[in-house]
Amino acid sequence: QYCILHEADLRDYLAGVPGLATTLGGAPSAWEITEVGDGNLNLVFIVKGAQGGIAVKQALPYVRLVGESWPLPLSRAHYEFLALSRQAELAPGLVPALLHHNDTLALTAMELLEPHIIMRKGLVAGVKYPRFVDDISTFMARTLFYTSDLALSAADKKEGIAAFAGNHALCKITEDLIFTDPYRIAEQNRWTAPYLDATAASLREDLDLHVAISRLKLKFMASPEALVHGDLHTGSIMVTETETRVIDPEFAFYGPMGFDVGAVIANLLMAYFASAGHERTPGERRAFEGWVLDTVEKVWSEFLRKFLDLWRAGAAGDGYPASLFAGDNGAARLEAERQAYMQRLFADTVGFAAAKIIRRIFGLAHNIDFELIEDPQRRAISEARAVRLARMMMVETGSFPSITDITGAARKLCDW
Ligand code: SR1
Ligand code: MG
Repeated sequence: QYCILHEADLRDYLAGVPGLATTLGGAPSAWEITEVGDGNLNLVFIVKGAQGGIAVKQALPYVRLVGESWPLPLSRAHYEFLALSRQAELAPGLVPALLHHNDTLALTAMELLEPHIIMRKGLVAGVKYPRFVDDISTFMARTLFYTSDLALSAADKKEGIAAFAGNHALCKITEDLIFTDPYRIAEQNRWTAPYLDATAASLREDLDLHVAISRLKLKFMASPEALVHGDLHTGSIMVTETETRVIDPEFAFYGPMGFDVGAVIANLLMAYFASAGHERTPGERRAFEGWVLDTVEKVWSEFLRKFLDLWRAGAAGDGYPASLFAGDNGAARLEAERQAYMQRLFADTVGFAAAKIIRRIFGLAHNIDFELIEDPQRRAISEARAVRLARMMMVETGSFPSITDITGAARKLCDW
């Protein structure tokens, strides 16, 4: 039976799981247990014993950020475990090792990532991560390609969709918080008042924007292209300068690939716009912001290259039957089709990235990139620049045909 685990219950529970007790080592009474969760939804414990440590995540039956008034199904822990298991097969070494899972308790024990930190915290401190581009582009290319119709038989793909279909309560959070609430009056919306009051009001009046966000919402709801992580922001990535691990796929479902790629790009862009509000010397600022924009460009170009390489290496999926492209000119037509596919995926990425930016500035859940800029006027300057770019990206997506059009526009907005 499910119960919320407090320190003493967790100690007893872990002591009864032989594999975990051995990993931790020593007497259970000596294990050091600390609750460290700072996300919006769950409890996260770090447990350290004489031999080693583990991380334990338990889903709460409600949204932690808001409280018991907002119930949320525990089944999300099941989907998170399922997604992590699949991602571990497809992108080995890029997610934490899974040690134990209990569906009833909505609890998963994982490898303790140490000395990794949440990437967003590092970005706020102005740290650069040289492995990030290679790792995140591999993660996205492999998890998205291999769960798509380009790689799977129609039957396997449909089984995949069915396995995650029950995670609709988490999708509903995204549908409301990202694709709807920032564009209407919603009790939970907030922004840096009074500086962004007029911008918030303009989002509610802007019909071009309403059309654009509604198209994106429909794409999110009705395009089961691949198993997406579903919440791939820089708070769902743990890093050192030499390692990257993607965590927290509790929002996973079969959705549009651009939602994941757009999330990574949006969060890097927010780190870029927030940088001007943090205490940095001009030299530090120039170096960090240059690295962030370079990273935005390379995340896309490396993702594109790796995804296409997988596709060219032999796509066994039912999407593009090889037999239809075996004749004269078939290879050239298929290659042209691949390029067109990636261009559409890029347009989706641009739109979803824009949606991700706007929700963090006007919706319920904000991020520390902006929130840790103490002076509200300074914070609002950074946020307003991000929103200007996001609106253009969403409404005039076609005027951003390549990733350098995005980084060029971002640079222009911050000319200093
Ligand atoms: C109520 S949950 C708010 C946000 O937290 C998660 O990290 C997701 O981004 C979600 O939208
Ligand atoms: Mg999360």
